[in-house]
Amino acid sequence: AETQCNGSSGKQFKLPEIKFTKLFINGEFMDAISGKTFETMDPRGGDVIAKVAAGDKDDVDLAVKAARDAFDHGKWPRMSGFDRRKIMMKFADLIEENLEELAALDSLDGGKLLTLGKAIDIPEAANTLRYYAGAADKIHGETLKMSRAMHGYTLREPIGVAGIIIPWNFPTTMFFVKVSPALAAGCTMVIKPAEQTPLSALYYAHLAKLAGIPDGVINVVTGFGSTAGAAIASHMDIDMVAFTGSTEVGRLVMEAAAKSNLKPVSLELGGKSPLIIFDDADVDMAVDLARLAIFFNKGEICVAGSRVYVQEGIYDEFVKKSAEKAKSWVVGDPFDPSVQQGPQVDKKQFEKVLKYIEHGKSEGATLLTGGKSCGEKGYYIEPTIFTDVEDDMLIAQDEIFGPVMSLMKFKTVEEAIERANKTRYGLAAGIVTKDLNLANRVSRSIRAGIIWVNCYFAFDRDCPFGGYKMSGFGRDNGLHALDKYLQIKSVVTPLYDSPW
Ligand code: TXE
Repeated sequence: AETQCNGSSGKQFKLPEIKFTKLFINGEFMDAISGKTFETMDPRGGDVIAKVAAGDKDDVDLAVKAARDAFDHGKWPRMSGFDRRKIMMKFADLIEENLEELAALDSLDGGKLLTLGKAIDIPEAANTLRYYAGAADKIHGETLKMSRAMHGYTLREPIGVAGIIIPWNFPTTMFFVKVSPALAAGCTMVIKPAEQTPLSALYYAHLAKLAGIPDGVINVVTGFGSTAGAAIASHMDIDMVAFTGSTEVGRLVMEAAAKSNLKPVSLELGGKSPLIIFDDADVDMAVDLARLAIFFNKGEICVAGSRVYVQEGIYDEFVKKSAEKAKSWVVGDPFDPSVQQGPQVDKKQFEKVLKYIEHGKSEGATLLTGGKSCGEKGYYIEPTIFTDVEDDMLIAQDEIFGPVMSLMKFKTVEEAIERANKTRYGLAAGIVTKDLNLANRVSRSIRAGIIWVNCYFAFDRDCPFGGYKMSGFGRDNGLHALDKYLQIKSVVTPLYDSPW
């Protein structure tokens, strides 16, 4: 089956102006101390978009000093939650006012569909801020039931300076999933966006200042992982690190945290999520869901449904319809509203995905659709489906992080559960069935942080999200995420002449 792959069709789209390319420290944009810059590229053709300040250890030190000072002596942690909320709400409004430009920045920098950025990433970022803004004045401790004549209570205090290291696949979403609860808690922070997509984070720093967030609370150090990122993870004056990225780097971050000041870390890492489709499913609906689960955001999503298990009764029909449906999936310029899949983020990811496709072929899986790059230039890859995939093949084990689906057939419920769990990851899973009891039973048996029944990617800011096993630990979204940015302090006093 042929997919419609136009690559960059030559059509001209209105591109955003690049306004912010410098580090943002203590409320000011500035060059890196070394004076170094790096180039951020347009994945539609590999052209340079802008030169961005390449921060490293010295710049991180400066940013941490600003954040430390803002935490130890500044207004933000001491302000009432009510007042923090007002500023966060203003920040959210400013994001919405600049929605078009922000969405276009992420499309240009990361190849994300402009339509999706406008409909989801940017408005949801504003709403995430509002959600946590609503919690800012409701962070309570408890009164303790002490076993002796003592009065005991807990305070929940901001943890201090948060280090936030984020990836390139959702530059805006990742920024606000971490920054919003940290702000509500009263923390100050140093944020390192990914080197592939640094532009929107700098824009957000500018909006934060306009909204009235005091200088030093939000600092953004653009730069590389092995320099700026590593300096954050090992910094003696950062009180916690929230990380999203690869499992390999998550391990390095945890090691650096252990070797420096034992700061707590939260890690949201890779995945190889199963989507299990039972015989009683509506096949057309299941085919659409499976297609979305792997091809959405060009497969660059940690919860991608990359292993699709289909029960034997509907397997053949499912395969036939999946091949047909692949034809109507349009790959092309992310600025074009008719396109469903843009280019992979950069050359490294593009080559990684193509290498896995070659691996799949040589391991003996059958290529049903796709399987190659497309377009004259840029990092476009055809939506690819393999059948006859075995659980122990590399394409069924490793996170490919691209538009590559592995299709597998199963017979019994027990077999599906066992095979779905046969992975070192545990981020998400999907189940398609009309049998509610079966869905609930399988949900409890799958070791993953979020289970979607008859839906996929049903994210919600109130719905906690995070990993089991080597997909990491700690939760983003929901009120649970606030806990990462808070400390619990117990206060105890003797109680005299009390009736109880
Ligand atoms: O990730 P990195 P990469 C997976 C996906 C992808 C693979 C590699 O499979 O193909 O990882 O992508 C910063 N100390 N995911 O190489 O390097 C880095 O600068 C501190 C899954 O881009 O983990 C960036 O800001 N920080 C994932 C961030 O870590 C370091 C999203 C993530 O980049 C560092 C992205 C270091 N030593 C990739 N080295 C998900 N869970 O959604 C790098 N960084």
